[in-house]
Amino acid sequence: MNKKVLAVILGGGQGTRLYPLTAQRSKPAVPIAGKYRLVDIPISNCINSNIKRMFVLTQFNSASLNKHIKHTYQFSYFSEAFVDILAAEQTPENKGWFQGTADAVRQSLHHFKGYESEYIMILSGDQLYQMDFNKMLKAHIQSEAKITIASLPVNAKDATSFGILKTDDNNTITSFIEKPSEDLLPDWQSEVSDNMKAQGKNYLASMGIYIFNKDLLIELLEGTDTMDFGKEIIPQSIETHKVLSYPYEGYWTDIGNIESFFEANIDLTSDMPQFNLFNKGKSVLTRPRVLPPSKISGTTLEKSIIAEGSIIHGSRIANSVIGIRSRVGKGTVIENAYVMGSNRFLDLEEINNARATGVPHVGIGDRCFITNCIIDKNAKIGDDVRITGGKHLDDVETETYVVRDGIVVVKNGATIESGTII
Ligand code: ADQ
Ligand code: ADP
Repeated sequence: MNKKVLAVILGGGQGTRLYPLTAQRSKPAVPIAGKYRLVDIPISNCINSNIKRMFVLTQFNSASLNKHIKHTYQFSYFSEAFVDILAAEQTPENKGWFQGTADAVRQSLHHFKGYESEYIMILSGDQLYQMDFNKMLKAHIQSEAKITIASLPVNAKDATSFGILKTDDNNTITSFIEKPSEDLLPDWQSEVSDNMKAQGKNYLASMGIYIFNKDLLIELLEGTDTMDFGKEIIPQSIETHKVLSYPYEGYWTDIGNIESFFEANIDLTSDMPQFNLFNKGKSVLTRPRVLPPSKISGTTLEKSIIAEGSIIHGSRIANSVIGIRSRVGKGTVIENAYVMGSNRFLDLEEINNARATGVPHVGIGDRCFITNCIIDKNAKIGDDVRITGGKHLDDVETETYVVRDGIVVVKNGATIESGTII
């Protein structure tokens, strides 16, 4: 285990951009790729990089996050490895929630100050990527930087939603601007590789992945009132300390809103997904569940992921991610959708009782048509339901679903009555 580094995973602000997936759970607990949770991505990257002491900072402490972490990341009794959740807490000094990323780390400093370490690695909880942090750490140590920021080339359209930086020939950051407006962009282009240039990616964006010398981080946070890394700490530090850019060109995507979350999941169904779940040595870890293999009957399957414990009778499933313990009834068609599955099975008696009373049970009923849709866990979709998401829909919210960027998101546990058309 690397004892020089402690990892701090920023588990999310109020999670409003992922609402309604974050209505009842904290952002790190949002299910992704049919069987994982968002927090599994940074934790897996850390474990694969041999960094095994991690704190997850979150605004509220949800039962599902606690349960997931507790049941998943159990290290040997005699190892010093751990994953600890630190939720925003009220103390006599702090009356409220974390006011920003730097404030979240400041309020949690007392929890990790005592641990042996030279460096603190700060990670975002809502990004999809597989990265070897050791290489970044090596660059940080070799260059004798005080702070290192992972960076990757982006195009002009994306540049306005990131921190954008410029470097000298030794990758030392010379200037940094957080989320520049479009009119400022021409001043912020960088020299990038020919490959990136060909893709129009002429701006170097901060990936929000930082290595800090621990002493400096403490100095920058203690007794100050800075709230944010991107807006305050980073731009201020390049004036006073050596801040290195660690160039990265692998797959990396920010999954902060419903549209990017949806696309990241559907991307996994392509022939050669950019995020590779089948990557030896870079495996994504999650809770091992004791579930039967999935059972599929009479279904045409195309480019889809079917998680374990599912029983599928639908007629066609294409470009979709079907999560654990899903049930799909006869004649149902699912295209371009992420069905998260459910937290427990109904037994036959429960299903028969539900059918006798005409109440939809957990899962998707018969003869439904579902497209451009996310169905959160434990939803009960009746028979003959049509959900046709798409850009023709305006953003709305009802008791059972929300539309964001044309994607219909059925809420956790919602009941959609038979015959409903959305
Ligand atoms: P953003 O992602 O917009 O930009 P921010 O909203 O500060 O920045 O979120 C960073 C991470 O911290 C996210 O994972 C978020 O969920 C989490 N977070 C936010 N507020 C939090 C809080 N109060 N408590 C706990 N966690 C919180 C940042 C940088 C940019 C960089 C992008 C890359 O500021 O410079 O380009 O990340 O994605
Ligand atoms: P999430 O979808 O994030 O898991 P939930 O609040 O639906 O959030 O579930 C939290 C946890 O509670 C799950 O991990 C699941 O194991 C458990 N759970 C939910 N519903 C039931 C149930 N009816 N019986 C037993 N356990 C349940």
